[in-house]
Amino acid sequence: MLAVAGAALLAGCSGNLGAPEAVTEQGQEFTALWKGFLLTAAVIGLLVYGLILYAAFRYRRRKGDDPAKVPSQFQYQVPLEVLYTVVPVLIVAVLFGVTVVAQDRITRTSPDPDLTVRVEGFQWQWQFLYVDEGVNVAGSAETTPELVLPVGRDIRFDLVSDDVNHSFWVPEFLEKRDLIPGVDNEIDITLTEAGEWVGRCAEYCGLDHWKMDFTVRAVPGDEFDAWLADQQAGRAAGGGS
Ligand SMILES: [Cu+2]
Repeated sequence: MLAVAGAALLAGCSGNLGAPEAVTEQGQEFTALWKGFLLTAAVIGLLVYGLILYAAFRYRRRKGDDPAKVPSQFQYQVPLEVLYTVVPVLIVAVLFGVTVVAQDRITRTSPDPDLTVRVEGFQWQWQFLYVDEGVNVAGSAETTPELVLPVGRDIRFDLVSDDVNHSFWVPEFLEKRDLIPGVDNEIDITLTEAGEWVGRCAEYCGLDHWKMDFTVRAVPGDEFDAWLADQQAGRAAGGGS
């Protein structure tokens, strides 16, 4: 059983132990934290189950044992009790410490992001405003909006809502943040690879909550600049977007 658990553990080390493949620097921080927690838990779990099984088999009642006889009984093994109190406290303290460090890195916002996108959730779609560039991409009841983003730049999302609570969630970012009327939530991400992913509203926000899907398309910086110029030209020509 231990061999099977060990093999599963090793197989898991090469993957993300159940988490999606992170596509942002912040998501990779989270993946590292997640792996550290899970591996710590697995090692402790194997140790505990191992000791339980060892004690159960080693001290089981054997044929011919006197049923009235019990193993030697003792109390107050102080060094042992101190050990099994101090060690878990230390483990929790270390896990707490690495969590604080990871959370600080993941939620850190740049004083001067390369790109700011105002993400507005509404019943029931999304609107993405590229603040400094004046480009607006909005979804509707019939259309799913596409959030185009550059790889390798610091991107700020200002998360706002005018109606009810929504939640901005792209599983591959490994971050999810609520949009709450009257609250200025923001997250920064830096994409590490190009690709296309589906984002969703992760806060039940009414009848058509399920329609609040959007697409994220991450492209190299020059391709992004070209896309942006196209959007701006389209607007200037009255095409709109
Ligand atoms: Cu919503």
